[in-house]
Amino acid sequence: MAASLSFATLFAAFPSSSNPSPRRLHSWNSTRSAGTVSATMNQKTDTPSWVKVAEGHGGLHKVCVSSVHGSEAEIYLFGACVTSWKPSNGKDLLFVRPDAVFDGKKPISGGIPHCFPQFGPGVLQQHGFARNMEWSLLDSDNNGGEPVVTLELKDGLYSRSMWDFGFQALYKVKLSAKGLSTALTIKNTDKKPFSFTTALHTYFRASISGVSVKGLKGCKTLNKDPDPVNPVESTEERDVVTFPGFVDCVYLDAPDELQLENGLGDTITIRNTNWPDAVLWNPHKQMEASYRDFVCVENAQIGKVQLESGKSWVAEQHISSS
Ligand code: TA6
Repeated sequence: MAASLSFATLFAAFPSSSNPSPRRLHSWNSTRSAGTVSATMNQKTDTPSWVKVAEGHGGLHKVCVSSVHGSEAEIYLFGACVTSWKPSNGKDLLFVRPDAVFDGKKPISGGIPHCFPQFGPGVLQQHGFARNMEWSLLDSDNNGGEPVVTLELKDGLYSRSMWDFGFQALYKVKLSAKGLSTALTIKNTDKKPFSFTTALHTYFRASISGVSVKGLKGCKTLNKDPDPVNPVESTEERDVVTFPGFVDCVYLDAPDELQLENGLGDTITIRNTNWPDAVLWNPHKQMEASYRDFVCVENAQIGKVQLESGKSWVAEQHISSS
């Protein structure tokens, strides 16, 4: 049976130079012990086993979910960044770069960072500000032992200083035995229209010499190597894309399913609804310490979405392993 929690709001202010709004942790009855904030369903101590808010690296809050199947995931409220996804076999299929910082100022480099309201390059900071702001945990549900959490981001002084629009972003994350699904909803809460681009910049754990991506043959490509501002247009001719060197390429009108072999023995299926484009990135020698260990396969919306007042845009990503 699905059990919903309705959350009281807990405000916790932390200093942050880049995100001056207070860290708003929508929570329920919250108790802190040994660095952990436990979710309780009511005044008693009956902690649901499927969702916990804990203190992560740098004292940032992370939402930890686990399913009846034994799968697990972690989502930092800073950036609504899924930093860990372990299907039931316990292998973490996401990758966080060794140079990632968890200081609540810079975006977390790894997992599934958001690019919103700009993929880039463009007038805003690279990949936009959503990955650089504190999201709120709005809701949690347990659908037959498979947890679902919803995070929310709204405009505030920080976002308005760069992009003067009212918006609400909702990010629903569902965990099943073998999969992790996300639904991103962008709502225009302003009186005037706005446009945006966006992406889920997913870092998959990999052994780069064994990585391949299938499904992109025939797509129009915008190759950002060597100049990201003036990408070279072409068409992907390969059935299987590999990563022998630096890769930074946008694929327009990509299919709704890609297959990733991560070189570590896992086949990961990446399905989507309404993410029209894809991006492949591996920095090769630009990141000598880590490039062998990950590949970014990103669902993206490269063309601008024009959103009228009161309207919403929704896109889903489903990643699953076999
Ligand atoms: O998505 C690919 C890309 O835009 C590359 O052009 C490169 O700039 C990379 O992302 C940077 O990612 P990061 O996570 O370091 O912001």
